[in-house]
Amino acid sequence: MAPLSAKVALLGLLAAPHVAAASDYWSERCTTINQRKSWAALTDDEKSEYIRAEKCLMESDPINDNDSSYINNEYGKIQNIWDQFHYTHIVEGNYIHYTGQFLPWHRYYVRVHEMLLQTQCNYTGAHPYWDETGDTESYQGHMGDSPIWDATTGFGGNGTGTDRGSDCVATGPFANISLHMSSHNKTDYCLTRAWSQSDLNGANSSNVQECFDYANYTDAWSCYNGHPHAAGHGGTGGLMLDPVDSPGDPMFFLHHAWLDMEYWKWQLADYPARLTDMGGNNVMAEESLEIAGLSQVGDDVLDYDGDPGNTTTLNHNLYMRGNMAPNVTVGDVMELNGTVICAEYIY
Ligand SMILES: *[C@@H]1O[C@H](CO)[C@@H](O)[C@H](O)[C@H]1NC(C)=O
Ligand SMILES: *[C@@H]1O[C@H](CO)[C@@H](O)[C@H](O)[C@H]1NC(C)=O
Ligand SMILES: *[C@@H]1O[C@H](CO)[C@@H](O)[C@H](O)[C@H]1NC(C)=O
Ligand SMILES: *[C@@H]1O[C@H](CO)[C@@H](O)[C@H](O)[C@H]1NC(C)=O
Ligand SMILES: *[C@@H]1O[C@H](CO)[C@@H](O)[C@H](O)[C@H]1NC(C)=O
Ligand SMILES: *[C@@H]1O[C@H](CO)[C@@H](O)[C@H](O)[C@H]1NC(C)=O
Ligand SMILES: *[C@@H]1O[C@H](CO)[C@@H](O)[C@H](O)[C@H]1NC(C)=O
Ligand SMILES: *[C@@H]1O[C@H](CO)[C@@H](O)[C@H](O)[C@H]1NC(C)=O
Ligand SMILES: *[C@@H]1O[C@H](CO)[C@@H](O)[C@H](O)[C@H]1NC(C)=O
Ligand SMILES: *[C@@H]1O[C@H](CO)[C@@H](O)[C@H](O)[C@H]1NC(C)=O
Ligand SMILES: [Cu+2]
Repeated sequence: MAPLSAKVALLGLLAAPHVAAASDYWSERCTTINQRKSWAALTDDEKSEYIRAEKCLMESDPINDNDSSYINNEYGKIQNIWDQFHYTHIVEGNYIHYTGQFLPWHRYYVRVHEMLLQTQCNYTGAHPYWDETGDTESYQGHMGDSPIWDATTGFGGNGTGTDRGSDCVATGPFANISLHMSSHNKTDYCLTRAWSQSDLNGANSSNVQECFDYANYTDAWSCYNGHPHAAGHGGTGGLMLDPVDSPGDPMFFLHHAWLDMEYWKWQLADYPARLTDMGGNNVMAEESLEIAGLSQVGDDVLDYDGDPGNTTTLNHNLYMRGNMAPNVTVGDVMELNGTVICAEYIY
């Protein structure tokens, strides 16, 4: 086994060329900072433009990787860009949850989603977010009245359809879509939802404040991973409750953009010190595996990637499968308004 210093040096040498390439890639795609707004603050035209572009991803041929073992993989057949996003999250599921890279990885995932909407589907806006805390206050006890679920200008409603199985979404632009990627079943399936007001309430202001009050990343990320993260997943229910298959619901991306905004607010509260505060474990704890319903991965995770041990550092590799976007490091995404993420949140 090579001594640690040799391993670190080797990683440094290997990292240099693709890091440079990634930085060119992202600077070309960051001509203006994306101003990310709450869904509720968008005009009807902006809303329909986003939905149009999202549906376009679902109809666009996969990009950058036509390798047959990637296209025909163990979770189904990749038929469009939407499936590529879905696949990446499923196959990376054991690495990116309940670990230190949880917040940075999902930050990058949302950014790649925003970027491909823009570059592949001519989307003219920025990535919207779901103001979950606001919804718990404005629609207490009747979350379905939020404009985000509107059948005409939003994401459609609760799962009420029965013709293709129970809890299929039957209203709005994503009614009747067929999803192709699943960690359970290779058969195409419908988008399901089963709203839960009590789960959504986990995004309430006191729960978010509790996370905001932590003084270091190690404490803060695991708090954000708790109630605030669970809120959008459980509140939406259905497919969103699945730890790895959940990005099949377009709401996933608005939920994670919101969580990312809360993380950025936390970073700004001690800026710029929190641009370099990273930590957390690279291998999930046993109890986390149980909670998440995930399976253990091998010791290879300890070399995954750029980190010599079980603690996540700024050097950690963020990976989108199928060459959807270049590898970057956690350090590259720490500054929300830097070249890679290229965003700010309006709140
Ligand atoms: C994959 O893409 C490459 C480059 O565009 C092309 O040359 C090749 O024929 C494609 N292979 C398949 C199986 O479509
Ligand atoms: C994006 O716009 C370009 C230029 O107008 C056009 O050629 C292309 O077909 C559009 N792409 C999509 C997916 O609409
Ligand atoms: C969904 O499909 C059903 C049955 O095929 C059809 O009756 C319904 O109108 C469709 N709904 C939408 C919103 O397209
Ligand atoms: C896969 O899903 C289909 C459609 O929902 C269902 O009929 C079938 O029983 C499922 N198969 C397994 C093995 O779960
Ligand atoms: C949403 O659908 C789920 C599953 O069918 C159901 O249990 C729940 O009561 C519904 N909620 C509302 C507000 O309609
Ligand atoms: C938020 O939810 C928690 C339970 O998760 C509860 O203890 C707390 O009282 C709630 N806060 C508000 C402001 O509703
Ligand atoms: C984070 O802060 C807690 C106190 O809340 C402390 O116990 C812990 O050692 C700190 N972790 C790091 C990595 O600094
Ligand atoms: C990594 O860290 C987690 C959380 O602290 C711990 O439960 C797990 O045992 C560690 N795994 C290894 C292989 O060190
Ligand atoms: C991206 O990272 C993955 C995981 O470490 C690695 O297998 C892959 O070769 C990397 N891609 C590039 C282009 O460096
Ligand atoms: C990013 O935003 C912060 C806070 O508004 C600001 O201080 C910083 O200069 C910005 N960084 C860049 C690269 O524009
Ligand atoms: Cu996830």
